[in-house]
Amino acid sequence: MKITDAKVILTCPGRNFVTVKITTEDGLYGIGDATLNGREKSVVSYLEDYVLPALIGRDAQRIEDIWQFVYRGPYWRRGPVGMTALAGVDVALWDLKAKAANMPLYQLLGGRSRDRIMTYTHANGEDIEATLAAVEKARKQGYQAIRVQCGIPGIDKIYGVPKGGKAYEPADADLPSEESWSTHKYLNFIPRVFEEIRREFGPDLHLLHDVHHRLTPIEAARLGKELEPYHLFWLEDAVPAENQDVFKLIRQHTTTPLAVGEIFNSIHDCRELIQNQLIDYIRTSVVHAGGITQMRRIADFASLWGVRTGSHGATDLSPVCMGAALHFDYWVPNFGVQEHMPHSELMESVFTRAYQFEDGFFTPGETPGHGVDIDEVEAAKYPYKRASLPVNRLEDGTLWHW
Ligand code: CS2
Ligand code: MG
Repeated sequence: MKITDAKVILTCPGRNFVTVKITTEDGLYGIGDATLNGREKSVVSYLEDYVLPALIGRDAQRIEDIWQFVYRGPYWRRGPVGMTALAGVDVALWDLKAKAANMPLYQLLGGRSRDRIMTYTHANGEDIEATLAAVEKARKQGYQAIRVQCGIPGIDKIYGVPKGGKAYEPADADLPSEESWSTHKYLNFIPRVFEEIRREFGPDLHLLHDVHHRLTPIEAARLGKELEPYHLFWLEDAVPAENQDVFKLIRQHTTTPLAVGEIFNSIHDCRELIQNQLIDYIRTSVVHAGGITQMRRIADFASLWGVRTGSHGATDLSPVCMGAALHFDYWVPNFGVQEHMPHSELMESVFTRAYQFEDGFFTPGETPGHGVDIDEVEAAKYPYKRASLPVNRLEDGTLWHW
């Protein structure tokens, strides 16, 4: 299966998506997501200028050898741009191999470990009342797991809570917009949000919350402790994860489960947190952590310490990523949950997909490959439009974690 063509499709149907398409001499092709929110063009250049030309003539069946070639070849290993580019190639090759074998991708991984895949969606509200309504709406759609984000009195523009009930799209401006933050106001308010939700909906709903890297370790310890009565499914990205030792302090103070890893791109980013049992869920995704090939390694390593998967699934991870992720989720023994921020109709208009949602769960479909395809004619209608993620400042103007 000699590779005869390898290209990038950059499109912006409501938001930017980067798709790798690899075609072999017998006309078979596979596609992979290589979208890096706010840095899409960097990945396009990495692919077009350095990676894809070197794939022509190689055997598409040699997924592992190509993975090692693209990972070790540049000399400069790891990093979000290179690993997202590698992920696009890797998923395209897995898609190709499964199509050549005429079987759904999950069968190549070892068959399914479950009947359906639990997913969680986002419920956001500008105040507690609106948040309760958003939780109720998600519950009525069948979700058994719901991520809750609420506006904080006294903070104008906060992560994860769009104004006026709009759908949440983080890359909201050509150049970075600015958000404001007060840990004091946040910490004094958030426990009440979950108290109200548990009072309204009872103990069985899986509740998740994303701190989005904004606390110090002792603040995260306090929040985890104060949320214990509400039995969260997980508290996500409580602190930045460059220095992973700091999670030891959080762990000393709270049994609230911790989830980290959506911005990780290598198994080496995950190792200390997993082997020191500092987290409970690993959030790496097939699009940012080097594709299926590395995600399998991460999941198997995590299983040694009882850590489960909880892959990232925001709208800036394309339907191609979601398709591949669901085949991975169908197989992976230590599955936890799959995030799903529904793509808009416009975003979905350039893709076709086999995966199905029903009552809070997904199934990936039985189509050979990962079951997602891209309509290049439709995609060409939506030219790239630069969009940047916000930055975040404390009320005194200090640049803080977004
Ligand atoms: C968030 C993301 O879904 C999540 O857990 O952290 O929405 C994140 O903000 C975006 O993917 C950034 O592009
Ligand atoms: Mg997150």
